[in-house]
Amino acid sequence: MQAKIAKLKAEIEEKLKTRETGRELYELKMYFQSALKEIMSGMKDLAKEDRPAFGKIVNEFKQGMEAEFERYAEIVRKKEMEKKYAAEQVDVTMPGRKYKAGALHPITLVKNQLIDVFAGMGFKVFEGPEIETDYYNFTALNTPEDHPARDMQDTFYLAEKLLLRTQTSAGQIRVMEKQSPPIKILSPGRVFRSDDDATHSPMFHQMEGLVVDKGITLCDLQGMLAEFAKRMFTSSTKVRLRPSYFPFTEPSVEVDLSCSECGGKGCRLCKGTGWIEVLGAGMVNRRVLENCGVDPDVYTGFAFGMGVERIAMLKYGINNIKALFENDVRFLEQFGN
Ligand code: 2U9
Repeated sequence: MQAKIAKLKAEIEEKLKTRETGRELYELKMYFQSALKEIMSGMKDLAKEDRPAFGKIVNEFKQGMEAEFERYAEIVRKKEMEKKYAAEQVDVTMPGRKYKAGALHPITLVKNQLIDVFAGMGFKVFEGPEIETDYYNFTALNTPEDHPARDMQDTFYLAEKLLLRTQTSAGQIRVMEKQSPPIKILSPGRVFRSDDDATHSPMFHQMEGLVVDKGITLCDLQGMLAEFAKRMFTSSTKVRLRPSYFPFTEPSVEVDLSCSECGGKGCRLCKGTGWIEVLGAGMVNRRVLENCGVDPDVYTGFAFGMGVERIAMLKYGINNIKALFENDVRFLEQFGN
């Protein structure tokens, strides 16, 4: 019996050393307890006088082994923690992953710059609908029924009298109808025309302005444009007005700015003229004012319109409008802001 105990003791002690987890230790303890039970069940086969001595030996063995199990419980717990810490180890000196920050599209950049310049002059931003009626887009803007812009070839019609706006001035008519002067609004937004080549896109962004009040003259327009040219381009940029024609303005002007590339001397960009056509403008046609219920004998106004893509192309030296719509990251990355 004593030999059995010694064998079990040696076996358990050997196995205790290799326990790695609490679960393994628990299973070994179960094994030890059942083996001990078996040894104790042998007591009944002993002579009565030998039983106390045997009981003492078994008891001492049991207590000794339980103390060993307790000691190993702590060792195994430490082993488990070490494994857990090793698995969860973080190298705080490792450089972090670099994420590329997004940037504003050049159209948005230029649109925001334009809004900043005009907001600084007191213009309030108004955005009208992209789907317009034929009345707001053409009729109210004094564009006759037989005007080429009204042709199916030039305008995207959605229904007989419903279209994708070709100019943001359509929305400005809505403001004039509702609000009496003084009016000083800026209308940025997408417009749609059936045009597609290196400098035209079927969808582009416009920025149109409208000022209506008593005593507004072409001089006010000229002064505002001079200030705009300086703030948007360089402090030495000059403005030149040339006579033109638009149905919604009278007189109408084409606005040139001195070439930012050569400073007006003449270069490839300005085709040797020293000037670049940048926008259109004029005094609001009295018929347009009348259409909106504004008395043209009391109030006058000026208006201007420009393509945001054209301004972006001039500012950044982009020669094909398509580059602004293809979303090639190699192109867009150059505007990282
Ligand atoms: C109202 C009345 C008149 C806005 C104007 C232009 C001249 C003009 C073009 C520039 C390039 C359009 O984007 S473009 O193709 N625009 O030349 N726009 S005057 O005139 C208005 C606006 C609102 C009520």
